[in-house]
Amino acid sequence: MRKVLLTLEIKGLEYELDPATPLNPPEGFRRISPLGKIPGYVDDALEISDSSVICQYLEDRYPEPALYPRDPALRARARWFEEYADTKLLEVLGPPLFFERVVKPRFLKQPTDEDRVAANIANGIPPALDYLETVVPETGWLVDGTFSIADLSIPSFFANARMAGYEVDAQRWPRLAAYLARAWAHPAWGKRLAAEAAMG
Ligand SMILES: N[C@@H](CCC(=O)N[C@@H](CS)C(=O)NCC(=O)O)C(=O)O
Repeated sequence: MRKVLLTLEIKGLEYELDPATPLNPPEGFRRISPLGKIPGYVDDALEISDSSVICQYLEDRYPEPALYPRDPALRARARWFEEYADTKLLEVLGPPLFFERVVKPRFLKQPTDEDRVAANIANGIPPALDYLETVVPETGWLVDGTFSIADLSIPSFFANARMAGYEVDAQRWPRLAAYLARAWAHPAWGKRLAAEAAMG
């Protein structure tokens, strides 16, 4: 979702945001998103869902500025980071962290299962961060040093983790912590996070 907004903003495209949540989907949402998941996207040409599919479409239709490398191998590498985020980071930063600490208390009026959160912080999250620590560069961006979709995708999940009160330990994962700080200081990220903060 945030990845799509960042892509639209970086490409300078006008958009309107329908503040739908999976709990109160708007009329006809299943037509746009048959899985019932957010985000869905509508323009003059199509109705489509899934953030990776939407971002790829935006890249194909509005190639500049590019968010996917031209070189096939580097392009695959960028997509791999999207996939890693959507699979592994969702698994460890989604249900057992963001859902527990943010969605349950704020939207479902249910208490956080802090035992589940603590077990996940101790055992679930570290292997994913260990992997990322081996692939993030000391300077610059994830794929070939150039800012790309990978730098929207991976930091998005950590922005949610931060909303859930989880910060990457800079002692244990110094490269990753520095990389995330660098990403969030990127102008596009700065604008997006400020807009989110203003929405409360
Ligand atoms: N891979 C999908 C995942 C979308 C997703 O899981 N969306 C969540 C909210 S961020 C959702 O709508 N969950 C409701 C549900 O699973 O029913 C994407 O990146 O668009």
